[in-house]
Amino acid sequence: MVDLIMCPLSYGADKAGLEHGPTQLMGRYPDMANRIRFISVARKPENFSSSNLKFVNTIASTCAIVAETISFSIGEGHIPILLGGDHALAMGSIKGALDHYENLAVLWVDAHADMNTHETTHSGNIHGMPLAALMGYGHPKLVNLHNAGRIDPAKVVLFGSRDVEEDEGKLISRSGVREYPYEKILKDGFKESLDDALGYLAKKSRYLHLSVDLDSMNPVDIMGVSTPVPGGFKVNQVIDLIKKAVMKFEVTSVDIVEYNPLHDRGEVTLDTMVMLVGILEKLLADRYSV
Ligand SMILES: [Mn+2]
Repeated sequence: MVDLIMCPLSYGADKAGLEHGPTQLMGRYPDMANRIRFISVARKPENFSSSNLKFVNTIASTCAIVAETISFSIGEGHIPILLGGDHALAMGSIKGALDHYENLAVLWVDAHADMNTHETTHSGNIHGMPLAALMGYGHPKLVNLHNAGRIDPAKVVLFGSRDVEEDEGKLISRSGVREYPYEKILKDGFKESLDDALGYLAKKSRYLHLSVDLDSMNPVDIMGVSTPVPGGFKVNQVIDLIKKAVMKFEVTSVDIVEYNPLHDRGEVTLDTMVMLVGILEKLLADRYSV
């Protein structure tokens, strides 16, 4: 069964609005209180004189709680879906999954690469660093939160990137992460690119963590994000991606993050998020019902 885990972390993006996401989501699940774990942000004192790792203590301690929660959920035989909150939370969810699956593959669906470190970042915002940190690049407070586990760059696909900084591009090449930039997906075709990406990962592992940043989708349709980038996937393409991923892998855990209700139009983004969760619940229930 699926566990919904919500955390209103916004310090990784340092933008107002993300902290309201989980409250909005909770309103959509009135009868599911016993299946939702709500993780409060664990505020810690910070050193504000250094600005290349904003709110690092708060983020690391919150992600450590997320990791424990995800690890517990998987240990119970459940599939946790983390709903955020900013993408820094994936440091927690993936670290938690690594407790059980050290061979884990990761499909990172995002407009951004999230491959900065404290040494390359321009903004200091940690939601631009989680993928690097999970592979061991970056500050020890992030790299070593919860456990010393790492994801192997050879088992990571970055899918749909369309706003990648120069230093991030260098780390993508140096580390060996497989990148499918949005422009290339447009040229090669969505279906072909997706099949290629999943086939590549399937050769490496049968266990998959799926991390979906809502800004992977076109902000014309999905406005309720913090860092919109022109272009991006249609909602139906992300649904196809989810379906194929669940059919091909044992999906251990999922993130759907960066929902910012302050930027939403009506509740389109919220509706989409709830729909994606519903599709995942149904698919995972069918897949593991036997
Ligand atoms: Mn992201």
